[in-house]
Amino acid sequence: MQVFFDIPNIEEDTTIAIGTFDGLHLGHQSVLKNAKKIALENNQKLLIFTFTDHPAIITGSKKVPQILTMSDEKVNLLKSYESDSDYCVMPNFSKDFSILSPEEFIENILVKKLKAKNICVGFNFFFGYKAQGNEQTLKNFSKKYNYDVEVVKPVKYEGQNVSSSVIRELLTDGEISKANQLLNYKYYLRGQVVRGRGLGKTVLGIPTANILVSERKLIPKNGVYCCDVKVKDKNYVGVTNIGNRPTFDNGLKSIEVHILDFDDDIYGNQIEINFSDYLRPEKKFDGIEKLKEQILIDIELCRNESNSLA
Ligand code: RBF
Ligand code: MG
Repeated sequence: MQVFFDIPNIEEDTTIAIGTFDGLHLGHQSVLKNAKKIALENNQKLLIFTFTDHPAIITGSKKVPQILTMSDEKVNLLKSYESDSDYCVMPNFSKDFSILSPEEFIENILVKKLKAKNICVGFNFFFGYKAQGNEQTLKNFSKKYNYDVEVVKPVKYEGQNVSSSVIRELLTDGEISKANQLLNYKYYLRGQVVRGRGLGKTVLGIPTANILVSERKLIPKNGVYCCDVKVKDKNYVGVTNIGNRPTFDNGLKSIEVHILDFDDDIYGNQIEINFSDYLRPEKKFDGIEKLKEQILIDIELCRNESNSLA
């Protein structure tokens, strides 16, 4: 898959799947599968058109949401799907973009530059100036610009449409397992391991890796979670705390993971925390010993859970 961070001039006819695709959840995966099928049937290249961040960050049309997938994460997920596309066009959603009318976007970008012959979108797709364009707009111009439109039905989960905003709410409420089901993968945070105060190791005897995560990324609800942790391409079991450590200092929010049976110095490394299960809220304990007792229980719970799955 070739990735462009600006708008290329594509020579071959394309099937284009367009969307914000934040999270690349089951609904998005269904759009991509459909688009892949259409591309194969018509002997066209599959092109995914998306953005590096949420368009609301520029349009100010609504409260800017924290995002589920950073642009490099989107690329990785796209590559991992069987519907692997030929091209991914992922421009910054700029002011210039936001003032294109729906017809200008269709004509100048989709048709002239990207050679759209089929356009495939999800059920709640909006585009163009003030999000005035929708599936009907795409259909209205399809004769004039000579392309076909496919609108993919929503994927339902327990009677509800799968959507990025539902997943954001689930993560904010600590409902990680349900969020994972809608994503069809484990929600993850990636970040560089930075120096904490080293208190985990010295005071508690439980070393933790503190990670720094992009400010745009949605952080799940504060609390303790079972995870798998990827370090230098190897997977480990981990137990992660997201919170302010009220037992100690109620400091800035931190994300720290204790990696089981692991003792390497990994400062400066990029690690990935894949969340499996929410265990409990973060609490203020009556002293360090009580906190330590609880963390040892958390660790054993995660160890058992991962053994039972293995
Ligand atoms: N700190 C708290 O004040 N309350 C907690 O409930 C709490 N739970 C934790 C659970 C785990 C699995 C880990 C790794 C840490 C937890 N911490 C908690 C953070 C702990 O205070 C922190 O690791 C030390 O302060 C060192 O930074
Ligand atoms: Mg630490």
